[in-house]
Amino acid sequence: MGAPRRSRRSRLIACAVAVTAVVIGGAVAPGAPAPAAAADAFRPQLVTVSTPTRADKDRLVALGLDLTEHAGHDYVEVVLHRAADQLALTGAGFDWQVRIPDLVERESEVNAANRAYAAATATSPLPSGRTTYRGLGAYEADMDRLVEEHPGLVRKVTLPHRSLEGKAVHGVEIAHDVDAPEDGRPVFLMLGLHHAREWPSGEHAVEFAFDLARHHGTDERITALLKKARVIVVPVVNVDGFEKSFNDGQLIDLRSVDEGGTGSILATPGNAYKRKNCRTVDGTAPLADECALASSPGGFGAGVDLNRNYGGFWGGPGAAAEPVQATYRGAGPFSEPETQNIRELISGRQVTGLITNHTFSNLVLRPNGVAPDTTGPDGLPLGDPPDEAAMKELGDRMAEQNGYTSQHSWQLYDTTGSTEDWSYNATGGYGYTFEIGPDEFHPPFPEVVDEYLGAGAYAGKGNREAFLLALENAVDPSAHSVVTGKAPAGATLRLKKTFATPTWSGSVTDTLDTTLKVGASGTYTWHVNPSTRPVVKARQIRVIGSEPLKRQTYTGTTAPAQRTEHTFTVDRDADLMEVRLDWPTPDDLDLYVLRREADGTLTEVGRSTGSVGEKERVLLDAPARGEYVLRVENWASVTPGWELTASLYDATTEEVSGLVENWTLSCEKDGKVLQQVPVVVDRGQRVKADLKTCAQKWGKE
Ligand code: 0X9
Ligand code: ZN
Repeated sequence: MGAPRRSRRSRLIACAVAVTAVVIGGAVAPGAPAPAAAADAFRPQLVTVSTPTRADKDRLVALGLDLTEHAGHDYVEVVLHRAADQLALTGAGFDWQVRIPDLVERESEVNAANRAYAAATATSPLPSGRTTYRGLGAYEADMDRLVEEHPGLVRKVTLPHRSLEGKAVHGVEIAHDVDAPEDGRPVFLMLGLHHAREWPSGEHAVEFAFDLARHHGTDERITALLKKARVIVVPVVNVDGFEKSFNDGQLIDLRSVDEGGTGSILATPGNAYKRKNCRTVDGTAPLADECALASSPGGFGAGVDLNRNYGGFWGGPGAAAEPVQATYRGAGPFSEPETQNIRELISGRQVTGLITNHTFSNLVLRPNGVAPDTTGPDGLPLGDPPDEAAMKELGDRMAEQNGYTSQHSWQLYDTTGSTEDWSYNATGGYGYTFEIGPDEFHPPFPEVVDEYLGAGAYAGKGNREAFLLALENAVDPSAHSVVTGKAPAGATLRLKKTFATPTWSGSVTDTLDTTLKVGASGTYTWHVNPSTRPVVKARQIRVIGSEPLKRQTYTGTTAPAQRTEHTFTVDRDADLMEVRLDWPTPDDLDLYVLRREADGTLTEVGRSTGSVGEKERVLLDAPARGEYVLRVENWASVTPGWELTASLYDATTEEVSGLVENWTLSCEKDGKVLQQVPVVVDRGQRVKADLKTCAQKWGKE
């Protein structure tokens, strides 16, 4: 027994979901700039209010103050934003103690460290030389600067939809001869800041753009890559949300309270920790300032979680149905302009590789977002993606550069409606989520530098090298498909397909529609995604025996901050070992499975540290014979007792038959279709399509 150490992964989840219980706002945090420093002005403060009875808590809730999740059985921590909040407490007869007398003044060590770093460092070793986080304006200015500095290599991309607050969303496209008409090169797409508070995710995206642009012509590897690919970088997908987070986060920062943990996040007034977009009411755009004022404890109550709003399996596990929740999926698949932007961008280009950056937890995540044994909308287990082996291989190689853990997304926790679970299943282009950095949403800036360039054992590698590997994979024909042949010079070729993307309870219609302009040679080579989507390909599913070969059940209690261990022996061959942990309260126990090695040491072989309220489960394939330690840790549970079950199973593998899909290839002159042929092409294949009929008709048109 001992005190559990909270895993990084759990903390990320805790941050993401803790909000569900807490949004009791009413006293609205100032989303506007911090109050002027008039000597007698009330300064926001954090106070501990004594609430010895349940009735006291109810009375406190009824006051509508900004309660934080920092609460015990006889107290609640509250942010007082205005003198009126203080009067409300006094008037209601509460006792309280001031914990942080002046939140505005209490800028953290982190902000101070950022200032010191910027003051002491003229230019950082980053490709751009930046020494501080960019705000929205700096992102825009830097993208413009890249275009200006590198004509013919960098061009500005304006996404089709403005944000809910009416802001334009921009990116840059970087390629040798970028202004040439579509020429069949594959596209590599890098995204940042789906989640407003995850500032490094935008920094790394835009630094990659600087890196490519500034090394083109001098670095052979980058020069060659930009001949073969077009790279599109959209550093700030969620422009409205990021602007709120950045503006408030510059003012007040409580990370020194508990190293950026849940407590400090929830206690931070305003929107510094806003996660979602600015959809305050479904179906309508926010009024001026409505989004800034709709802040909530921790700043993440309002809005739609853009990483749950994509169409792929939308509405399934790991995506909340209620607007107030941290992972709210939105009113419908692609209901938000920000996800529509990325959908339309991907649907109009051949994106063979994608990285969407987030913070934090040092992870390289690959599809799918739900475990393979989850029953999907078609009533069958989802299985692993057909490209699991290749996507794992690239994920592992990238993780060797930055020291992150490479794993399936679902091993973090269930998600549906995420960016690459849609894009991969709809287009076949490989997609990854990077969770940058060990333990903070927006850490001190030097950490952003180190994560990008690599530090310590990873010096000279880092995310820079991981991104380059992803780009190399995106141009590697063995990882996508190629259609090639003869066609009239000047013809527009179009590859198109329309299909139903499954959501969790229905489908959305997706159309991929991409073009190429045939050059003077009268031949074309088109790097494309495979014609058959991963989601409809034949897949292996594992059917687990209905009766376990062996089962052992343990019951017990573990006090908060303690752990309990039991031993389970695998004494026969089995295809699967399943360990389940169940308890009656909707709070947080964690489960770890460790194998005892020959020398007596323990190696962790599995863990399940799900969100608050989620039960835990670990699955091990073909577990080696021997002794296993099952460890229950009480992170935040008041449960009177738990039940732990370890089982061994035999399993059989079955194949679910798949479909073969085709692209429709058309040859067009001035918008008129002269020839149309179906093209079936698999990953790694190169097929020839000479458009002879088109050539014959060409001169007659
Ligand atoms: O929950 C998320 O959206 C991501 N974590 S974060 O802390 N940045 O919010 C993880 C998403 C991983 N899942 C998939 N990409 N499927
Ligand atoms: Zn995120």
